[in-house]
Amino acid sequence: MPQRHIVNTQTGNVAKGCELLLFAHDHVYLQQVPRKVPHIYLTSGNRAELLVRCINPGNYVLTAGRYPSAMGTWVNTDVNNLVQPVVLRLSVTARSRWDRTHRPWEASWPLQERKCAPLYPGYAAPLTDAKIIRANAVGKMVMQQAGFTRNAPGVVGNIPFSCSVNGRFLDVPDPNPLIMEQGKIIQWTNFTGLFLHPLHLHSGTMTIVALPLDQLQPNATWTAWYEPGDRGDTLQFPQAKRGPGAGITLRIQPGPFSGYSMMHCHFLQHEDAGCVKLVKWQCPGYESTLGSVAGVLAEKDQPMVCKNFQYAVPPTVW
Ligand SMILES: [Cu+2]
Repeated sequence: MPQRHIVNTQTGNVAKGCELLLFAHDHVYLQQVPRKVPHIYLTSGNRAELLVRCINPGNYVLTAGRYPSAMGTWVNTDVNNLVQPVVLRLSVTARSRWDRTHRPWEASWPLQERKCAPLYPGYAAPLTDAKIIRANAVGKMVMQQAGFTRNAPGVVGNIPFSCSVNGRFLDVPDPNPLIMEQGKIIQWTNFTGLFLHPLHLHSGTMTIVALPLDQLQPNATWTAWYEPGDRGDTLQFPQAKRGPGAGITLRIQPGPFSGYSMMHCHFLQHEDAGCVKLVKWQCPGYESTLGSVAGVLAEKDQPMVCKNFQYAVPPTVW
């Protein structure tokens, strides 16, 4: 039997007679599943859960390659692409009993697209405007400035195309960590640098708030791969605009645990050069500043699990 590509390496599109159905980014379910997607895109650190359905018997292969892509074209950011001739093999041995009637396969077994809404835990709640308004949680939003910036030439750790967080390399201890206050929703408004740098957050999930058309590079497009309301712990958008005015807005809802984690660029060569920032998960009433005596004491007294903790947008499963 001939070998076919699940995603056509010439066009970047899914093979005729096959469907690519996305369920989750980074192990977090979409709000409605399954979602038919025109391609796969995985940046460094990304995972995805998909099902493939093909009508025509044959041997199929999934390859990882470069361009072209269903997302259009964009300025080549000159990062390393993983090219892997075989990611997985799929063998379709026969048509199902239903399909032997030779009716169009969509008619014999129609796709139930976006028909199922999975439950979600609090730390992975979809933090859309609608959900926040319904939860009466607009007043619990905290706006925070965060983004990747190109490092200036001459600074320690400078390597071509590296990055820093809010203009700084990793500080330990960090006098000014990103504060995640329990019970709140933290919004990173217009997070910069996501056209190139994969943003990875430990101990939390980020909601994509919006993917506006004016945040695209020329000749590029948003696809069904990422939609507003999707969540992930590693986010990068190669088709996104770069330069002045560029930025994607994200939201995070901390869980009940206090302590430190970090966020960083998931390109390891950038992370190793210091593109990392400490994140402090903080119980209400234990606000502190590192470096002050009172701050150190408040740190020590902070319970591991915050008392009377409640999510701003409540979960649908515990
Ligand atoms: Cu980076």
